[in-house]
Amino acid sequence: MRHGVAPLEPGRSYEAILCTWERVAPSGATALRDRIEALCAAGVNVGVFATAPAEVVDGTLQARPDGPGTLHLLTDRGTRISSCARTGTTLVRVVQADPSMAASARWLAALLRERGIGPGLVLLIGGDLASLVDGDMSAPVAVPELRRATVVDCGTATASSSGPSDGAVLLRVADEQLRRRSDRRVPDIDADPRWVIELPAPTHPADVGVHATLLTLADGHFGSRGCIEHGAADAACAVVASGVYTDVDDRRTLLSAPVWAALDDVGTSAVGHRLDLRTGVVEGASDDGFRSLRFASCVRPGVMAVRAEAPGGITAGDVLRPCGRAGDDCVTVARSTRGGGVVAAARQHPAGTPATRVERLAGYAAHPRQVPDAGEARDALARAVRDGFDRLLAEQRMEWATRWADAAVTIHGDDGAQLAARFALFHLLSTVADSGEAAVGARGLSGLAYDGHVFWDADVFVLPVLAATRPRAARAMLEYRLARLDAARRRAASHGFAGTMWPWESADDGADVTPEVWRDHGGRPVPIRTGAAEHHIVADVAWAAHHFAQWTGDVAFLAGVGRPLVLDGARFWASRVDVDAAGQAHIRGVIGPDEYHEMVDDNAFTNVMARWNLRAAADLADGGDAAPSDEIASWRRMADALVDGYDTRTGRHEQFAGFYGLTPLIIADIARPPVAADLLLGRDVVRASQVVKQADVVMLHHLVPDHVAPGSLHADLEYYAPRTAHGSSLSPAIHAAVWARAGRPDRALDLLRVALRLDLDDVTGTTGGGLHVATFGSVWQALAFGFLGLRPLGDALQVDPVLPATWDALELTVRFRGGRVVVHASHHGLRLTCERPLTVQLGTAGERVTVHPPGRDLAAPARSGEAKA
Ligand code: IFM
Repeated sequence: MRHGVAPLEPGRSYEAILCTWERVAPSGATALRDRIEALCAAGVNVGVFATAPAEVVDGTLQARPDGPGTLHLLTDRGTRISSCARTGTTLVRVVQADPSMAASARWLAALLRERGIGPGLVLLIGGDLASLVDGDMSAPVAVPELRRATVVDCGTATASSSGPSDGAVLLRVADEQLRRRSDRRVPDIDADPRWVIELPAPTHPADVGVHATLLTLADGHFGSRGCIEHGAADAACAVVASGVYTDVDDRRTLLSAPVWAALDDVGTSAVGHRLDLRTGVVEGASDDGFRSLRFASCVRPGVMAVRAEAPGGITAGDVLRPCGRAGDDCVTVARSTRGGGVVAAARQHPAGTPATRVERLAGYAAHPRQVPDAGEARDALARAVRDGFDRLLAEQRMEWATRWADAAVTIHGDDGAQLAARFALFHLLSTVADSGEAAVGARGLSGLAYDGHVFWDADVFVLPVLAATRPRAARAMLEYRLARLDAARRRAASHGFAGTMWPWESADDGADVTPEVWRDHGGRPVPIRTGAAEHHIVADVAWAAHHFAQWTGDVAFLAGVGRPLVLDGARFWASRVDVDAAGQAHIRGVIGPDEYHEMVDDNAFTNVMARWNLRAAADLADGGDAAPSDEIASWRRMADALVDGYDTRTGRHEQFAGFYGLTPLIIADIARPPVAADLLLGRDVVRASQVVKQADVVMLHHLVPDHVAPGSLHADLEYYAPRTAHGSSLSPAIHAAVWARAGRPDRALDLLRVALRLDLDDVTGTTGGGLHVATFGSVWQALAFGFLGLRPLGDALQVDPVLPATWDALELTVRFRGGRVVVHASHHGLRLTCERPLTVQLGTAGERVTVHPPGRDLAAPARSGEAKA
């Protein structure tokens, strides 16, 4: 058996089938036409290569498929590509003559990629096609995008040397594929190790919750934790709806919606899972033949689907937990104390179990302030049932292909980091809706930790990645804040301040929902002061709006509906500062990002962000009627008067007034970060020590590098890094980004790895409560802003790559100012691909060049770090 040519695996599903006309034609046009049309109707994509002219092949075959699968004829020795549809055959492309047909095969592979079909789901019938995927992938005849496709030729399809022709194999395969679909068999995934997260069956009870979190599937509106076969408690299987909260005792928390996907008994508990990041599906499998596949449709938010099969039979249990019956469907409502609710409808085939195969579809509808009509969920379910599992799955693959096309991340030379970065991005792209308003809680839609509350995590950590990959989702996050402007204004007024006072923790109505106490390990109540004092969130929200406009170029947003997010922030700060007798302005009694030190004065982060906010508002308001000129002038005066802790003698910022007087403490002398230093040492010790929970001064160098003292980057990093415990998951990747900017990419990579593995390895023991979505956002920011040095500078994009010695290259796809840009940085040069003219600034103070589509190579190699010993 040659490389790339495998015997046909029985019982496997394929989403694309390619063959050669001259080798299948003897089986008869009628039989081929029937099968090909049926395959296309079942969603399979067919490609027929031919030496013969299109007219001959099409005239003989006369296939007129109706979709959703496609039929392409790659005729005239592979030079002409035609698409066949019910209405006729259309020439779609003419490609270079190539005896191997590689050029047309490459075109077809690109089409399949756009449909989310990886090579593992492609079957090539005929040994003559083997050269496309066989041998040296750099050879001109090779099609690397099809590597790993299955090739079957007659010699391997049967033990008999006088085996069937390619045509007979095609007919047999077609029948088998059609039967698999009508029998509702579980489809396969393309098990590409670059895209698949493998989780073996949990061996420890705690792993069940962690895996359920990691396997969460979300569509931006609903999130469904991944626990279908573990027989886990409902809490571990929770389904939540974005923005739908309820009150439980004195807490406001995300409402637990009816659970749709649990299967009571699948004959084994040893089910391992694979999360296919490329297509947004989870596959389950056990050694004794159990298999399942499930997804949350990103095309039809609220629609979920699962198929499962087990030779020994499945006892499915309640189709919905709890289940109320309505005809063939289960229909259930979860009501919130806030007037809202979630309604779910689900149907299973077969209705009763045990059965060897089960298919279940569900439709959800939710509203934060009214209980949706059951008809909404039933209609969504009815449409899903009408279109069927296979079509839903094909749509899902295609949608994810579109998402990844704007958000690709490739790390050449570090497969592990690449997979973990894709895992982070996958969940970010799943979590946030791209319409309406998006309430992005600290754990997204993957768990109930932090009760689904919205922190600065959303504005500062998550929003930037979406501004650069799914701008409409970033905009939906800003809509969430805009809809709560009045609540933030009322809150400011009730505290005696002007402008907006954003709550530290926010839920549905914009009130502050930060809990007032938590219980320590001994059950003792500990007051929580962040709600009262973590005021920097006011500037963080303004920063998010500003950043969105800078990246997307949507300046109309900032000049229009988004303007109060910046201006009312400035009004808050103007009323919040104290001016002393010497004319210096102070912000007293706050908590900065370093929550180990409470009620401090002049936290550098808070003051510099406030100063930035005041100046940004003044710039924005100047020249318009948004604020009177004396108010604008007062913002500028106030900004100039604000102290920031910078000391010219040390060249660095003091984290807050008095920090240098605390007991010196180098955290690595005590424990290896990341470590919860407050739990390890006790709250009183950390309060009295120079130990920092998370990026605080360092965070300034990340968010507003032009608004800190010039030249302070290295001094601040060298001083604060050894004092930082990374007791918050928000910290390591931000440090990575800043180390990269400081020209220390290897140091940066060490910290990036902590963030990359945080949930995958449950580093902090908290992943069971949900994914750390802010950590995911910080990972992308470290890659984009840290390693690639991307930064909007007006209409220009700064690119200033610095790469770890162990990486060959880093490539990110982003959307910048309405166009797609691919930045490929290696130690040898920089390649930029764009779809519209792009002004690029090379380096922080380098030359500006205009790059025209499709792009160009620039002699601008990434700066490298020193190799680690
Ligand atoms: O917002 C963070 C904060 O910075 C540190 N504690 C956890 C919060 C939610 O993730």
